Amino acid sequence: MKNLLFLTLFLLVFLTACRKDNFEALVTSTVTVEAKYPVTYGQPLASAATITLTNITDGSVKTATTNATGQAIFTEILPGTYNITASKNLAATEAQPLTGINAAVTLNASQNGAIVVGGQNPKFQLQLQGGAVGGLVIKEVYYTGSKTASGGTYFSDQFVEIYNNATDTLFLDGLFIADIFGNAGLINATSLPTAFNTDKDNVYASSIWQIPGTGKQYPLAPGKSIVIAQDGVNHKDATLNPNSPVDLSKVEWETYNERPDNRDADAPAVPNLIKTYFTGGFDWLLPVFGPGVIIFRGDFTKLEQVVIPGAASTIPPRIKVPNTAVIDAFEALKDGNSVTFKRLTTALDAGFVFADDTYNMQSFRRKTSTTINGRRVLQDTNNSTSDFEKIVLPTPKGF
Ligand SMILES: [Ca+2]
Ligand SMILES: [Ca+2]
Repeated sequence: MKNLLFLTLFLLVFLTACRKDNFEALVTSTVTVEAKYPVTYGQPLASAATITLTNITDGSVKTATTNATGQAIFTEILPGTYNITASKNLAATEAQPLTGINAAVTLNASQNGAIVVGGQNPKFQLQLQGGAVGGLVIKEVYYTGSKTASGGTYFSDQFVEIYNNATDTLFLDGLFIADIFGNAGLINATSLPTAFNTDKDNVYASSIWQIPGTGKQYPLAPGKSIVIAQDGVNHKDATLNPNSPVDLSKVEWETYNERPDNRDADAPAVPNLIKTYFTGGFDWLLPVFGPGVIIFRGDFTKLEQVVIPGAASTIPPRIKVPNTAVIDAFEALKDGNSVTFKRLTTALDAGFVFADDTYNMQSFRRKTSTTINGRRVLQDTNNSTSDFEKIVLPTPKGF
């Protein structure tokens, strides 16, 4: 009687189970999830990433960690539909060899509606993504200019190059570029350092230009750059200066200073930056003795206009840009003895570079810190002295 009762109970449980899930559905699967790093990273597969597998029918969650080959293995997974997530936190020291940049990053990925069919052993690949590590940097500044065959001075061939030093595509839309007010050194006997340099929290821009766009119109891929020319023409042309080291007729942007007398020509093939604020003469001439240059973001209409201390009322004010808005900075001074003339605060740029002379075609290019998957990661320690090298001729778009 006891045995019969047991058998009856057993059959009852067995039949209930059969009704609930047919025999076929009980066949489980082994599910492999592979976590991949972003394509710009130094390694393809992410180990020690956390993977979750959520059954969308009953909400049950299984968690596993990827192994040395970037794979997490889930055994005895019931057929059904699953949402999969992958996440990986990299501390700065872990990120450095992967991204080239010493900054922490959080990576995530998800795949919803992944279907597991009983008895099959599917493999899912998740491509991790995260915020861009790194940012836009000033890659090269060619400000010295060149000499003509007759010994004249030529400065229209100046340019600034901006480089995407990040792991992801960045958008240039709305980016400002500016030169900073102040003498580069003892240009003449009465030259003084800028009186603004007592303000350690702001820099004071003389002229400001802006890249147009509504937000996503001007993407710049990792490891790529744009050149902003004073004039977007071939400066080696016979009518200009055959001694100039650069052809800037195919660059991305130029600074066109529209004037009634047409002293600055508009190169039709090279788009113009927006002239946001201008205190220069005929064109955006960077000081050939050494400029301070910044790139920054913000709302120009909210920036304060400040009269230069001691300046005549006819001199236009300068634009006060908070250090916090500055993305990157570069400073060149007249010579090695000009440190008291620094215009950029130590927080933005702890050092400066200097050329051997004016109009000698020397250029200043940011050093390469490392190369990852063919992508150069440029050195950025916020110190132009150590981050830039003096080169004998400019190298727009090159190294
Ligand atoms: Ca121009
Ligand atoms: Ca143009």
